Amino acid sequence: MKKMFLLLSLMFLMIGCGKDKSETTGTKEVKKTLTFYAGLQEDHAAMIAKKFEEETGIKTSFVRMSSGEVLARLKAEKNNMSASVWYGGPVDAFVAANEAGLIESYISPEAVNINEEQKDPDGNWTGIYVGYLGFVGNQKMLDEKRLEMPTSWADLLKPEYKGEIVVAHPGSSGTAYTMLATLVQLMGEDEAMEYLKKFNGQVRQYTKSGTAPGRMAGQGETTIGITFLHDAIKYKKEGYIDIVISAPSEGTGYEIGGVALLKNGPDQETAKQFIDWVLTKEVQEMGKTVGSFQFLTNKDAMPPAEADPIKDTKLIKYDFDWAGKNRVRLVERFSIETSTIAPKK
Ligand code: S7P
Repeated sequence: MKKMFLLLSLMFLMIGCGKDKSETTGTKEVKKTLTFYAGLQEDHAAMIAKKFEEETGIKTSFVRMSSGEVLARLKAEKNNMSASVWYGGPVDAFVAANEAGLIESYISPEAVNINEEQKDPDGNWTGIYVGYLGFVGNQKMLDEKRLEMPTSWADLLKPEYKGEIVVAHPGSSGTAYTMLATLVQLMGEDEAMEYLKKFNGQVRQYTKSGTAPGRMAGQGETTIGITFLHDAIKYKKEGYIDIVISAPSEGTGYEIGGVALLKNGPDQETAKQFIDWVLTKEVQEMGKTVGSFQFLTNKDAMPPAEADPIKDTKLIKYDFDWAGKNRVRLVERFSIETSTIAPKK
């Protein structure tokens, strides 16, 4: 009898301890899990998944994909979502996803701490960081080829850069779509397409992801790349010392990296818990521990010192809502005008 009592007490204690890790539905105990689609760097996503799991006991997994890939996957999974959160990547793709009915509006209580212009008032996305688009070069290769680092969009069309530039394809990459939407906003659509047709003749390779050109410049696989500048800073800090950066003098576009709740994703309450958590100052500041040097959207968060040299970059007035709503059409026009398709790898 005494043994039985002890056993029962132990069982109640175990259920109590596991309270935030599982739910009891009827007689069955259901373990909470979370899957998110990550649009940011793999190491950043892995660190966040690990910390969230450690803090909550909720088994957390993620799949890293470029923005265009996430969009395609969400469309394919519309009636059977396997993830419940989209975490990271430029928000124009989130706007496009919302247009396609793939986002569930959620205004986190933590959103009060996010800068006004860095969140959607309807809760379809909330900003987690801000990154500036620019040029990355390999100084050693530039010297060998007696080339100057380009400092304007116009420079990229100069004959000496022919075959020296690597950029991602806007069909797959959020970074490259930021470039496309930037040029359209700077020049007007027809002029931007004329520019891009000429630019296409300068490009050595279109990559799938927007982070690849920075790494390739660091590794001496391309003289020049187009990427978010914080990624180039990351690679330089990781040891690719020949990396140099510049920003176009006409002005450049930028991203707000977002987080959003996916419509019909599993366990929406756990997903909301994750969203609340990633918006906090503490979690935003964790990015720099894995070399993510974007500016941050939480009013109380300290931007990484590594981003300081680019803080005065000349930015255009980027319209995220317009960019998102025109994404499908502009990518299609870009692909037709340049006769290119997004690479699979
Ligand atoms: O995490 C770094 C970062 O630059 O990666 C994202 C970037 O757009 C890469 O994704 P794509 O492959 O879709 O281009 C940015 O959101 C983020 O700042």
